[in-house]
Amino acid sequence: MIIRSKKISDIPSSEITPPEIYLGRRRFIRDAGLGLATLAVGGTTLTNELAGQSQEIPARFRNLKSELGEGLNSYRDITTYNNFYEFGTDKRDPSRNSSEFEPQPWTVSIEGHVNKPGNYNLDDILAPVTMQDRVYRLRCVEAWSMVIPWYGFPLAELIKRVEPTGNAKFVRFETVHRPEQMPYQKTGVLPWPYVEGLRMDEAMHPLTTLVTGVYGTELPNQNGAPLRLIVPWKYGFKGIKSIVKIEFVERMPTNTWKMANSFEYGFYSNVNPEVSHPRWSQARERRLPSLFKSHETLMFNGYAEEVSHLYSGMDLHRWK
Ligand SMILES: Nc1nc2c(c(=O)[nH]1)N[C@H]1C(S)=C(S)[C@@H](COP(=O)(O)O)O[C@H]1N2
Ligand SMILES: [Mo]
Repeated sequence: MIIRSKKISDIPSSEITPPEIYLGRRRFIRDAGLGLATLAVGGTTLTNELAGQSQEIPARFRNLKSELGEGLNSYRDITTYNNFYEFGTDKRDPSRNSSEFEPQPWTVSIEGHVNKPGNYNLDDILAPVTMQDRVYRLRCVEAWSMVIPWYGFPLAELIKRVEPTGNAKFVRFETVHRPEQMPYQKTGVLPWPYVEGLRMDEAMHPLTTLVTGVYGTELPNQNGAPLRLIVPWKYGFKGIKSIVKIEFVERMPTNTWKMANSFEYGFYSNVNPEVSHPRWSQARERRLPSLFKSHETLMFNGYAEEVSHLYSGMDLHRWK
């Protein structure tokens, strides 16, 4: 696995948002053990420590927990158990088959109903934003989950800058199409490129995050370098990786998994323990690295307080 050198030490501490702001004051108080002050530590040391780690969480992240008080998954789990079908369908394939992938330089095309469309260099997208550590549960539709300290910024910050017009009702995202670097794009396991979408209000929600890193260091290729989406209250497949296109559209876009199997997967894909997948229950989950479904799955993956208002009046059994 290739871990590019990271420059967390280059980030002025003034740009590191205090946790009480991004977690919300109430949550911060509930979880007052956060060790974020430690982030001003040199990136090289951190990277070495992470690369050498097995199931151990590095000291400076050891006290960092999810807002429910859950411990973090190890860097190793997060980077060796992946779904990224462009690199293969086995959980270990992405870490094994992605070292040839070149995430730099990177441009993102912003298209559709916006006042400021164009090809944006990733560095220019990132220049004005406030990067934050955001610890979220990732709940895969396959009923496993992890707790991951992502590093990113609210998608809303970017959306506001490109000024969507009144016709922008949905946001559509596309993964890069590069069969020469992504071997499984030469196969038909999924229709390529991978596509995802959000309703505008979902995209603007403060929990919806564009991610460039994990454990304070750059995203490895297998996790969707250099830019991927995280929507904490939805199943993991909404978190599209290696994004090259963000399009503002009027109609609900068809996402890849719905395209592949509309009987099993829908557009909204909100984590919901009461709505079973056609082939298995979603009531419980396996918290990696455990082999047992010892955790209850929570409504909206535990973020109901923050997001349930987005779906008031919608029948969530119907709108899967
Ligand atoms: N482009 C692309 N994005 C993708 C996928 C994929 O196959 N291709 N898999 C999705 C699924 S099913 C999940 S659970 C998450 C996994 O993210 P992780 O490997 O960083 O844990 O990525 C999502 N994003
Ligand atoms: Mo998934």
